Amino acid sequence: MLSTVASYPSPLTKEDEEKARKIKMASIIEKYKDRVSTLPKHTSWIKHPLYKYEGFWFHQGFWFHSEASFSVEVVMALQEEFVAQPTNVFLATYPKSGTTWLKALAFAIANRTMCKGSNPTHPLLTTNPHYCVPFIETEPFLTNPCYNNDLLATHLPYTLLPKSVISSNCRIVYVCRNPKDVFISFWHFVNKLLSDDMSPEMKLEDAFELFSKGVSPNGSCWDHVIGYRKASIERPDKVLFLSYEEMKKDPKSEVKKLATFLGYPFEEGDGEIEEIIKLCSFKKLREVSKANKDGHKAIPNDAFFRKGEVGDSVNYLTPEMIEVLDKITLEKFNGLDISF
Ligand code: PAP
Repeated sequence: MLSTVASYPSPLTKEDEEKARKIKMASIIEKYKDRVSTLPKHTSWIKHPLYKYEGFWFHQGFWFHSEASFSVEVVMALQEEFVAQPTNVFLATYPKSGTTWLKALAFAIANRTMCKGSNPTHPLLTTNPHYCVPFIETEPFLTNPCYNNDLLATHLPYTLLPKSVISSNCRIVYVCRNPKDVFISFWHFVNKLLSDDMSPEMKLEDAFELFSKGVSPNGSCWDHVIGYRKASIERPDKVLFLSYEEMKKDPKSEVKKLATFLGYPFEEGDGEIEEIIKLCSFKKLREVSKANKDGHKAIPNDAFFRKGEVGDSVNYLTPEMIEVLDKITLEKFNGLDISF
């Protein structure tokens, strides 16, 4: 049984949360600063450099609209301090692969009685799914030491997960997406943040150079997918591997799979599955995000809902860029039964 509703909304006020987060983050940055200074460094998508840690690239903790999560110091701290509970279910993704959608679906499934009769008070009708399922890199770890929410999310690569996630046999759901679409989605996202910050936009060619070399926050998109894909082959009962493309093509079948894995199999014919798909659709979630001005401090709500389509990258990439990315995908995913 998942206990997502028990800790929703957070017991802390927003002010308390922000204060706790800042104090915890400052102490983490201080604790690991010497270790970080020894890591290989690279210029990044934004003005702050990336550091290579255990094969993947991360930003150093810096303050962005009073946020400093998803940093290499937080990864180190999570590895040392985070204790997963056997009941935890991790929703894992490389950024821009369908995180928001997966969070919405898993939350709606785990709290499905709320969905009945298109309940107008359902949290997903007023709240960005990111607030319904917290990232371990941010909220629960930084502000709530109990993190008593069974559904948790992460962008961490499989090999960097805190050891207790594996030793406690936690279930993991991973969603992968065609790296070309991930790249274009991420490029748009970064440029949105840069323009909101009055900084110059990042050129597509410069972003492509970094992404194709695997120099992006959370490391190489391909290596990220490979880690979870291999884990899903080795431990299929514990790691469910889904793809954004399949979820778009056949949402009913993929959502059924997800619900069964989470321990909430659907009964045929009661319309519940259709209600959940509709509630978590791009159109619905975007509509809610537009109406809800009480967004994230650092990232506006609507930044998570751009087009929500498969294959939009062809509208931006040159044929040469497509060839390079397709070649990497083919080589890296060889033998792993991943196709888009
Ligand atoms: P995150 O890692 O920053 O949380 P994530 O949610 O993984 O981002 O990815 C955002 C992408 O998912 C966007 O894709 P696009 O840029 O190609 O449009 C966003 O539009 C898309 N997205 C968000 N919600 C949904 C949804 N309900 N259905 C389909 N796609 C969605």
